Parts: sequence; C-alpha cells; structure tokens
Amino acid sequence: MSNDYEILTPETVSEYIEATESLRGIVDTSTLEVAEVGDGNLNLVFVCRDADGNGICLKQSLPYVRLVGEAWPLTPERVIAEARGLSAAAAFMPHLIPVFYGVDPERHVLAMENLIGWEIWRGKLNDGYMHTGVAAMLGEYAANLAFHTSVFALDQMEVKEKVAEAINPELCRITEDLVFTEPYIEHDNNSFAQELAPVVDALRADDVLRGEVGMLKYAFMTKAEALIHGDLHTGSVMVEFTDDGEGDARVIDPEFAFYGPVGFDLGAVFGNYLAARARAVVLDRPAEFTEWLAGLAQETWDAFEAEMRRLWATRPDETWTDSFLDAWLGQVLQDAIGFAGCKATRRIIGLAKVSDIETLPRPEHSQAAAMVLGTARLWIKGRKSMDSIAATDDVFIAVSTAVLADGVQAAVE
Ligand code: SR1
Ligand code: MG
Repeated sequence: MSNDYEILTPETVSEYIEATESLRGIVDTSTLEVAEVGDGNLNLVFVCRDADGNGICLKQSLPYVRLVGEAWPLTPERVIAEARGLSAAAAFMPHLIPVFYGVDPERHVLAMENLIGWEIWRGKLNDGYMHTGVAAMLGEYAANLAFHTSVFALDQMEVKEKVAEAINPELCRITEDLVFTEPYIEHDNNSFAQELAPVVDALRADDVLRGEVGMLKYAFMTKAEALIHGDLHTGSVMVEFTDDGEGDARVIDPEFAFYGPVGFDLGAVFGNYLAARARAVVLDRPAEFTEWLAGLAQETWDAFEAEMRRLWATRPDETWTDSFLDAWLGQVLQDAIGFAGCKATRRIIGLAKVSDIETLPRPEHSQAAAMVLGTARLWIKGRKSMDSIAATDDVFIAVSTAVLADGVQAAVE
C-alpha cells in the first residue's frame, strides 16, 4: 500500500478530471466550480458543477482519519471497499445510490454523481423535515444487499470468494473498538456531559449488558452473512423532496462494507432514528413530526421484510425454505435491535458523535442523551424477547417519559 499520492485540492480537481479518461466530458472543466464539502470523519469530498449545471462529486480517501488528523493513520484502500459497496448496489438497486463513475485505486478517488440540491438526511431530520418513504428505501436497500450478495442468491463458492475479497480489517477494527468496546470502558476517545456520568457508570457496571455487547461484537466479527454497508447512519443518506412532496433517497459512503451480519445495517438505522427521536421529544416538536419519527423503524423493517419475501421467490436453492426465512427474519430483527443499541450508545459516549444530540442546548442535551442510553441498554439486554419493532417502541416511550418526569437518573432505574 502506498500512502505517497497527491491529495486533491479544489484548484487541482479540474486538471485531475481532464487527466482521467473515464471522467473527461462529464463536466465542462473550463467553467467548473469546485468546493470541498467533506464534513464526515474520514475523507475529502469535492462537489463540482459547471456553467451548464452538470456535476460530478469526487471523494478522496486521506491516509489518516480526518476527524483526528495524521496521528491516526488509516488505509486509503478503503476507497476500494466503498467502490465494492457502490458496485453491488448499482447492480441490484441503482435507484438507491448516486450514479457511480468509477474508482482510481492509485489516487484513492471515487467519482460519482453530484446530487445537486440533495442534502444529508440527518440535518433534515434535525430541522424537522419529513421525507416520507425514505425509511422504506433503506429497508429495500438492506434487503437487496442481503439477498443478492449471500448464499440466498449465489453459489456457495462464489460467496466464499466474495467474503475474502471484501475483507476490510482496518475499517472493521474502527467499528469493533468505537462501537463495541470503548464506550463501555474508560478510554481517551470517550467524552460526555458530566450530568450523564451516573448513567454511563451504571452501564459500565452492568455485567449482563457487557456480556450482551460482547455477544454482539462477536457476531459483528464472525457472522459473514452478506455484504453490508457497514456504516448506514442517517448521515450516509442523501435526500430530496420529489415534486409531489414525498422523499427520495440515495445511500452513500459504504467504505466500511464487508461481509457481516445483515442486522448490523438495520440496527445502525434504528439507532440513528433513536437519536433523532430523542431530539424531537426534548425539543417538543409537533406531534405530526414525532409520530412520523416513531414510525420510521417499523417502515424500514416492513420494507426490508417485504423485499426479502419478494426476492425469496427467486432463490435458486430450495434448501432455503419459507420456514427458514421466517426464522432468519426473527434472528435478523433481534440482531438489529441489539446493534441499534450499540450504535446509539457509541454516538453518546464515544468518538464521532451525532449532531442530533450534540447541537441540543442544555439541559435538553443531557435529557436526550439519557433517553438514548437508557433505551439502548434495554434494547441490547431485552432483544432476545423482542419479536417486533413495537416492543422497541414501548421501551423508548417508557424511558423517555421517565427522563422527562424525573431527570437523567431515571434512565438507569
Ligand atoms: C474514526 S472514524 C469514526 C466514525 O466515522 C465513521 O462515520 C464511522 O461511523 C466511524 O465509526
Ligand atoms: Mg461515512
């Protein structure tokens, strides 16, 4: 692996496009406006638009974690994992991702459609916008990846080759550490409001919880069911309103993609809905919005299940029976609920937090964070007896009501 490559700047992007045969002609570089807009934790992102309104987006992996700096080196080869994730989606669900123009493995640059006018879903949720139908699209996305990249659709030898090809150890290590380990121990990467200390202390002292988080980490590390996105939070989804006022979505950023548990992506989505919902509750958003948020996880799950059942009819190998599918869906749901708890917890305690909670004023910040932590803990511990999204909803309602009535401490009682 070479880390000796030229990092793009807004000034060099036009020259790069002209020098790259597959990109030449997509935009008129003589009139190109370029802005670096990367606000994620890892990469540079250049959005480019010419005078005719044609666009392109270039994403370049830095050889380190952008959020932290050069002190945390990270393989720029992650761009290949992202290209793999985009290619898989392009094959089975092109309407759910930006048009993918290809990857440059030497400069570690991905080129894709510039979604002009689209915005990151997290920000829109923070501001109270309702993009209807987006939650269902994420379920459809997860189902297509789960089916088409797994033994449900592919020959077993092909799957084994793909598992090996898609190995993504450095990125998985980040998830293993940041999601499953660090929040539950003292670690320099952690930080949280002082008012949350009793809640954090309680979860660290909860042996049953720690055991269940260990089980979920083990599943993440060993359960190579299908290619997964690996980081499917609401910041990995771009949205716009359609002319009839519905929402449309494109999933981006699958650089954490590898063969893992299907419930992980769904759990990441549910964990982020939890943060969005806690924000809405403490800000006392209109009932129409909070009720819509409350239904998102069900909408994602229903779409996932419906798409899996539709695709199931096309499976080539009848080893996989209908009763197997029923049992597998039950397992995926329980995995997803557990992963949701872990993904939500890390965003409160660990490195790389979310604006849903971070931009809240005090004391609302601590209230929302406590709602997330209290709910997450009960989801992780209770998931094996949960057979519906409604059961997760009951937990959030109980915890959030208690926190509003009795304060942050109620999240651990
Ligand atoms: C050090 S990277 C931190 C986080 O950014 C990405 O978006 C992933 O969520 C990762 O865990
Ligand atoms: Mg990302």
